[in-house]
Amino acid sequence: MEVRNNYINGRWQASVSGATREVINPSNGEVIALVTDSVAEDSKQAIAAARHAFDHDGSWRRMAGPKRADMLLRIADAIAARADELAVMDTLDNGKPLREARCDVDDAVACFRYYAGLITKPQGGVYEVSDGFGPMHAYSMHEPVGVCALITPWNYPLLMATWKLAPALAAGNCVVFKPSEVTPLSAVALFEIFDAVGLPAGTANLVLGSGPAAGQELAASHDVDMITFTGSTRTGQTIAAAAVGNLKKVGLELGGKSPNIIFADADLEGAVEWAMIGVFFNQGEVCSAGSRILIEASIKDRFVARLAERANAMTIAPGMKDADMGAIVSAAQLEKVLGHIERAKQQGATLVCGGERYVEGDCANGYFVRPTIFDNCTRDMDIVREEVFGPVVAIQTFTTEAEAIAMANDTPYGLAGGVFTSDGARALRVVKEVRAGVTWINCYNPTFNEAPWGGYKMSGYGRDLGVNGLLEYQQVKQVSINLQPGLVGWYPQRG
Ligand code: TXE
Repeated sequence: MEVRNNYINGRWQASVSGATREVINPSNGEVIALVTDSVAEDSKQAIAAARHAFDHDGSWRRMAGPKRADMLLRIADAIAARADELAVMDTLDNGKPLREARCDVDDAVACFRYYAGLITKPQGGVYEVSDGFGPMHAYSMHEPVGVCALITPWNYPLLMATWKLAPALAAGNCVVFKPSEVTPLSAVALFEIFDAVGLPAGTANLVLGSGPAAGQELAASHDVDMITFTGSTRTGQTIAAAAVGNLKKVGLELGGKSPNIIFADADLEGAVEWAMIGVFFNQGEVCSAGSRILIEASIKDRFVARLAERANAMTIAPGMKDADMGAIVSAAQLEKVLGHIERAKQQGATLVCGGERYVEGDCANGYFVRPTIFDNCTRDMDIVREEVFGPVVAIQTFTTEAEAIAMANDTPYGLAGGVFTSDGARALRVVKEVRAGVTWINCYNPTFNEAPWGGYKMSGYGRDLGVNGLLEYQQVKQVSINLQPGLVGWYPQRG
């Protein structure tokens, strides 16, 4: 089997470790590819290449914005031209249904196009300043941060790569990218595209390997100016701690246990459908998953019965068969999800449906879980407090708006939240009180390249996407100009 390698300084190369790692198709447990398995030394080489490209070569950061934009547009076109292949790659690698992988590819294309457009729009400001030093004029300009390390998880392999690479490159940074070791294949394809469109050597570097062996160096290195990470809260804490050495800029998009609040006056059928998307889309492996449904007590029984009916009707199959739900990403994640289910049962939650591995037909050797609903959950249960990252939802009831808000915020996380009601004022009141970075009214999970995405509290800091997503990868420089160079003004107290 051919081994996929790192891409460092414009060249494909194997890790100095000489080791390889198997990439597994979670739908059947079979090996689909081999990738080089990097260590810290590979990351050091990639960082050095990016450092040289940024500091000495400088061709990417000095390239006129419209020309960089043109490169990004060519990348978008090349992704679109390989769309079918990339969708199949992510489906085989991650386990998700093919049509969901197709949407990811479309979103990735749109994301590169969005940041190509954004980088050509006005940035910075012009300021009226005091004349204490003589007649002065000040303006601000946006510059790249420098060398950025980007680390992503396995739930949206191509899309998470794009959310970080597109704005980082648009801003003129040089980057080292490490995808999840579980789903590295579409990242390799993306770097083939970077190579083909002719990004200057060292501008974008790819390191394939595990977090502790290859990723940790990216967080710790004093030659890296910024690290952005999407993944678990625990790894985010490790990265933030390692990053402290040179006070590099840090962006973290971490876990969640997001509330989906449903009032009795909501359109019940619509709320059920959105709740399904909220927690079962992408096998529930979504950081914003609405994994806590908070429902007004008076409609709880009707809602849960309908939700269970819909969950039980979901089709489950290998991603290429394009059912409603595919496989969990790995054997380890399957064990984690099943462990959460067992604990919820032991802690007294009522299992309404699912609650087990799915092994029927051609799913026998894959890592599938039935969509699972737990009712009568209480605040002390792990299923209410901990991120599962699988198709498992916990139901709790409330009777007043104040109680719903208090329950929604009763979590260390703050990534997302939803509210369903036909009372517009109430929707706005509740959303205002929910301490989370992404909120939805009468829908759940729609995500847009144009709008900022990120968390409060232990769901991290910094934002992906939108204008904020570009600002993350920029420094702001103040420039003050003396309009009369011969004139030296003094503040009275200096005299
Ligand atoms: O995540 P990690 P894992 C949650 C989810 C899941 C759990 C564990 O609950 O069950 O995390 O998944 C890299 N220095 N989320 O273990 O460890 C790693 O190689 C530098 C939520 O896969 O966070 C990978 O590229 N990098 C989530 C990335 O971090 C390190 C998405 C994510 O891995 C590192 C995925 C280190 N010391 C899982 N250790 C979300 N919120 O989107 C690991 N990595």
